[in-house]
This record gives sequence, structure tokens and C-alpha cells, in this order.
Amino acid sequence: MVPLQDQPTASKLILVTGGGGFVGAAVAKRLHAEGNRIRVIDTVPRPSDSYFEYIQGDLSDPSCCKAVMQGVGTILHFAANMGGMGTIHEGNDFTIYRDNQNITLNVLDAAVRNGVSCILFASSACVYPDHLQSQVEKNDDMKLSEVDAFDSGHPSPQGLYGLEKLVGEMLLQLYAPKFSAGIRIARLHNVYGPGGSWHDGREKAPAAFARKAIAAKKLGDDRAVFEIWGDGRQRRSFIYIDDCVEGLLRLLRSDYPGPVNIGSDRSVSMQDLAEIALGAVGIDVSRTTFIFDSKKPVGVQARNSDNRLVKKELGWEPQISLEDGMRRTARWIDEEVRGLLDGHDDSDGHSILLGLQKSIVLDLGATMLQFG
Ligand code: GKE
Repeated sequence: MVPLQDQPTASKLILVTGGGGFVGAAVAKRLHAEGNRIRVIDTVPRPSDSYFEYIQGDLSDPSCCKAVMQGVGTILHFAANMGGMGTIHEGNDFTIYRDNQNITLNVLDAAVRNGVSCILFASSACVYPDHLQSQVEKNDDMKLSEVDAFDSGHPSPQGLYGLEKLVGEMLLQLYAPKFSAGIRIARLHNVYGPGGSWHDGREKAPAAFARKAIAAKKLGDDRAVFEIWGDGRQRRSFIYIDDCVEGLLRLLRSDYPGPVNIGSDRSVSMQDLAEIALGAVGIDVSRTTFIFDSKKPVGVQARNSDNRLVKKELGWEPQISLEDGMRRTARWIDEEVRGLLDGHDDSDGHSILLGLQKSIVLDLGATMLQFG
């Protein structure tokens, strides 16, 4: 495997769209640490720990795309309006589709006009058909392989979020000949770890569960209460951020176009995940009361990643166990909670912890929490 900086694609600048977000920021930091020249574009303000060129701008504006594309050799395209099931449920579908389709079309247009040599697109496991992920019993360990996206001849991705990702893949494949060093398509399964959303309504289950467990621990009641959306039988696999970054860079350094799964092939139920989260903070599961909220969005019933192709093409597989990854995530969120509690008196602190433990009513995009 030729190191990225020795490859023709990296002779010029590497643009990371969405590089102020979770996966994008982790990839940008890793590439920068390896000596690559990085430019990040994101709508969020520059994070304090980013030491490379950072532009705060909106890629749904074509002139912004054109400006950030100057001198770029390689693009890693992560920018998207996305999040966990609290975000991508059908209530937000059209906004999400419109936002993300605009961004991807603008980025692709500007990339082709500026002679960018390579583009990696962060697609999603949400491209896979609902009917392959609909029953826990049938799909108990259903591993989705890349060809399943067009199972039974027609795509039926998860909502408009999944449809936009599938359209993005097909746009890249259509334009592949315009990129001298080719395209790369990664289908990310549920990614978690320090640095991800954990309480702004965009969080996915791992961070949400770690947050709930930590709040329960800090509340110190002798019996913890833990809320799970749905019936707890839904199954998912979860990939730790460091494993995800490694998989993405192997894909970028390879000459394999994808699509390829970047995910874990160990599926667990949400009840299992809750117990792992509680164990990560030392709460006795036998003394925990679980509350199941059937009104919350649950998405597919069962999803897992078939990693045979990614192992064959990239020699990659996840290294960090879910238990270890959840301990690291819980440690990070615990620090974040301490920051949130700083300066609040006990009663305020108690209401903050109760809010973090149960579902939190949030104004998406705002930083203030209103507690439900
Ligand atoms: N977010 C969240 N918060 N999910 C919960 C909670 C909670 O407090 N309690 C239970 N769940 C359940 C959800 O109802 C769902 O059934 C399961 O956990 C996983 O939800 P998730 O982590 O929010 O997101 P999904 O895996 O369903 O979907 C995500 O898949 C990724 C790719 O695999 C998408 O939201 C995207 O983030 C992404 O495409």
C-alpha cells in the first residue's frame, strides 16, 4: 500500500467536506498528522483542535464550492445533514434530501470543472433495502453485502436519506471517468466514538446510551432507569471511529472504487447495547429499570455488515470491540457532562442529569438544551 502522500492523488491539497463533523474531522486530523495538506469546509465554526486550513461555509452555495475547490487534488466528501434515528426519520426527509442532494451535486460539479483527480464519497448502510432488514427473527444476523443494494432488481433504501446516498453513489459512478485517480465509495454503517453527537438530537444509539448510563450513574439512585426507543429487540452493528478512519484511508489509498461496507459484522440488540453501556459505567443491570418507548422512531429492525468484500479488497476489519469502544465513548461523554454541570447548583445539575438520562426535547441545531 503506497502511503497517501506519495500517491499522485495527494500531490495537491486534500479537501475534506464536512471536516468539522464527526467522521470528517477524525479523517482530516489523521491525514494532517500523516503530513498531508488539508483544507476543511464545514458550516460549523472551526473546532479548537483543528490545525489545518479551515473554511466555514455552505456547500449548498455553488460559489462556495468553486472557491474551496481551488488547488484541490483529492476530495473526501462527508458533508451532509444527517444524524441518528432522531434526525433521519420521515419527518425530516425532504429537508435532508434537498440539503444533501444540493451539496453533492455542487461538489461534484465543482470537482469536475476543477480537474480534481480523486473523490471519496461517504455513503451509508441506509442504501440497503428495507425488505432485507425488516424482521429480527428472519434477519437475526442478516449481513448486508454490497450487491444487496439492488436486491430483487430495484432499490428500496431507508427513506430519502438512504435514497440520496444511493443517488450520490450512482452520480459518482457516472462521473468516474472524469477523475484520473478514480472514485471511492464507502458505505458507512453506524459509526460511534468520542467526538460524535451525544446530546443535540443528532446522536445515534451508542452515544445516547452512554449518555443515559452516565446520567443514571451520576443521579446515584439505587435503581437506575434506562429509556430505550422501540422494544429493544432491534439489531445493529456499530463501528468505532478509529476503525472507521482506518478503513476509509485504506480505501482511499487503494485503487478499489467500491461501493464497499465500512462497518462491524457483529450485530447486537438495543437491549444488549444498553447492558454494555451500563456495564461500561459500572451500573448493575439487574438493578436497572428499562423503559421502552414505542412512539420513538426505530428505523429498520435488523442491520449488519457483510465484511467479506472489504477484507478481500482492503485487508481491513474492525479491531476495537463494542465493549472497549463503549468504555472509551462513555469516558469521553463523562468529561463532556462534567463540563455541562460546571457552574450549576445541585438542583439545576439534577434536572440536567434527568434530561440527559431521559429523552431530551431539543431545538435541532441550537446548542441550548430544553429538558423534556
Ligand atoms: N438515536 C437513538 N437514541 N436510537 C435509539 C435510542 C436512543 O435513545 N434508543 C433506542 N434506539 C434505537 C433506534 O430506535 C434504532 O432502532 C436503533 O437504536 C439505532 O438507532 P440509531 O443509532 O439512531 O440509527 P440507525 O442505526 O437506525 O440509523 C443510522 O444508520 C447509519 C448507518 O448505519 C442512521 O441514522 C445514520 O446515522 C446512518 O445512516
